[in-house]
Amino acid sequence: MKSVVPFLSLALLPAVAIPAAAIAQEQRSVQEIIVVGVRDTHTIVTDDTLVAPADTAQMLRMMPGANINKNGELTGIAQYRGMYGDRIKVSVDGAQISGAGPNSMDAPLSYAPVALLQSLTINRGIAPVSSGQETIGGYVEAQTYRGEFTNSNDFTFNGRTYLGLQSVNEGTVASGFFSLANRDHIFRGFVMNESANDLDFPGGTILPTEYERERFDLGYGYKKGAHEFSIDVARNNTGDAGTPSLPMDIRSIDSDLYRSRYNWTAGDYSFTAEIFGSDNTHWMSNFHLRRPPQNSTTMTDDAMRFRQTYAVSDNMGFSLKLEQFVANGSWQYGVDGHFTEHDAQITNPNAGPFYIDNFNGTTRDILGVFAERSLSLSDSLGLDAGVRFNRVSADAGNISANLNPMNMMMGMPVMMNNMAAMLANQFNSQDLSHQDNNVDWFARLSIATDNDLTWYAGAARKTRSASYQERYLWIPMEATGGLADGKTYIGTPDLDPEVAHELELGFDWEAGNFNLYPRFFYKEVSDYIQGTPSTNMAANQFSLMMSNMGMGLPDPLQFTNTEANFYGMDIESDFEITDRITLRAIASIVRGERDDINDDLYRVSPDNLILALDYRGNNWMASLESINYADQDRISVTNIEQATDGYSIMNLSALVNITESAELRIGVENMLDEEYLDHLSAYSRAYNPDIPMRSRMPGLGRNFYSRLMWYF
Ligand SMILES: [Cu+2]
Repeated sequence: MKSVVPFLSLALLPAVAIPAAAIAQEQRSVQEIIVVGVRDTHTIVTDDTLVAPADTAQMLRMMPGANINKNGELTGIAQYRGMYGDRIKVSVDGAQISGAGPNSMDAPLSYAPVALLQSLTINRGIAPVSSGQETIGGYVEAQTYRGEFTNSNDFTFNGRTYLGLQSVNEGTVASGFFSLANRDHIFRGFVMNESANDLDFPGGTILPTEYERERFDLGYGYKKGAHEFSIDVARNNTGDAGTPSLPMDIRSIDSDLYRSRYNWTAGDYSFTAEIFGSDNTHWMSNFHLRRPPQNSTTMTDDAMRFRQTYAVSDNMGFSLKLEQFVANGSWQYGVDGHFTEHDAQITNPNAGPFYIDNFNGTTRDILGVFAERSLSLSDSLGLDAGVRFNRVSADAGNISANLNPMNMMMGMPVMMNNMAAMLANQFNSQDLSHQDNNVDWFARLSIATDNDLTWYAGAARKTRSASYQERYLWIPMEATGGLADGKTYIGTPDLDPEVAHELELGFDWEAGNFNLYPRFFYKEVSDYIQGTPSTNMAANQFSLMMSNMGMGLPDPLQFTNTEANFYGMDIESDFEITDRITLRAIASIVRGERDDINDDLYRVSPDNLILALDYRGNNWMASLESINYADQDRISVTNIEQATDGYSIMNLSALVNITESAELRIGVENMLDEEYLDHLSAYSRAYNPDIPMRSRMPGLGRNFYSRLMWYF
């Protein structure tokens, strides 16, 4: 049975993107009437796609409007239409994960490794309010492998092994998924081990980019009549992993994750309850993978600049959803919550008494409630609309620091310690607890003008409250959710929520041998949270002293409410040239600008175009891709951003079905070993003889890779 899977999915090509909505519709109850709508999601099914890297977020590069901010090999931060980080809602099997790392070293998608991933879906454009609490920048959903119930009472044992190799960093991944299932019960398990050395690029080696990660999953599912229940637990252990675009590297990320789901479907109603959580602990340092601080006038000075951070996050959430199918569509009502706590402390292994409370007991809790309607206005007119209310509460505990571990009587440590004490006093004496009441709404109208063409228009208001870093970073640091611009920042506890108003227009043109899905968008964000030059004298002076010691740049930024706008377009399309050959094209264009001053926004994806030719043989297929990035010279002066030149690289991959149940894929990325700079990978921050300090990070060199999947 299992062996059919790869062949079946092949038959769906060129639908490398399968409309997830269509699949969902098949699974829903029969009485639901189908509301006219456009294709509003783009899904990559792992079985159908060859992915070399270990980082699931890399797949976003192949999706319209999406990209990845990369600070290391396992740390991909989702970007969509110019927004990224906390502005993009990411769900992993319905769970939200707020990682331990204050620089998003364990960004949410890092909790769905490629070897475990079943599919990655991006919501194109305006996300429904039912998809998540804060979807100001978009919504990404990762589904991991879960196995399937069978049609018999007898238990059968099934599984999949997934082995991967790549040459650019001698990376390997070995994993196995196992399930024991009958028609009512399924027990599942997954183990994975992956590791790699430092990456090659045409000019040398990128230091440090090695990584090692292990993952263990156990789960149980039950299905009987109208009831479905599941519970899953997972452990993620990331070991040494380099993040050269950040000031430190990962020593460990140890996470325990759980999720449970119950669904009851009867008649016209479907009720779903979900609960999830994670407990994450993380160590990082500036000396164990990269060259430790040196070149000071004395060895003591060098030793004083060693830093390590211990960071933890604790989070849990729930959602309750009721869907009601009515004559002309459906209603959906829901309540959801997500409660997070973060702590981080910086120490120096060479000076025991030295410490800085980076974050202490910072909490961010959201409670949301929404109603959504999917409505058929006529045979050719469909409407989706919804409204959501979120209450976001944030708080933080008092902080302190000791920057004079040797108890000196005078000199730099004394001055720095006094300055830190002054900043701590400023922070602790403020009212740190804040509450926002945020209202979101959206409406999407689809008009089918004939069998081939459906027009689409959408409008939305979306909000996001400040992150814990944006509020509670009290001393100039680079702990910014992975911005990696090299600037130090301080927070503002009473930041107002960002409010975005968005318009989107487009159409779906599906005419037999070609499909075309363009979307144009304009988004205006008031109170957009962005670093602006700090006017806090103590912070500025502290930052200057630090930089004189060779630690960071002077002139810190402070997270502030500003104004911004985003606009652009993205297109996905495919053309069937012959029965066997399909041409695919994906184009993404976005502009992000400040409205209050004349500046562009930082780390916005360059315009890019992907062209791919797919050839389907009898039991093999091949794909030739051309990836083209334009210059990015619309850069942020505020964030001292450096421009990058455009580039083109060629990729080639092929798949062979060795037997009915085994499939081999091989490929080469950057076939011509092109040397280029990757705008979204920021700057090298670790000593590297091949890359000057704080210069742009190069793209990867030629990479041969393969993947063997065996179903049993
Ligand atoms: Cu970290």
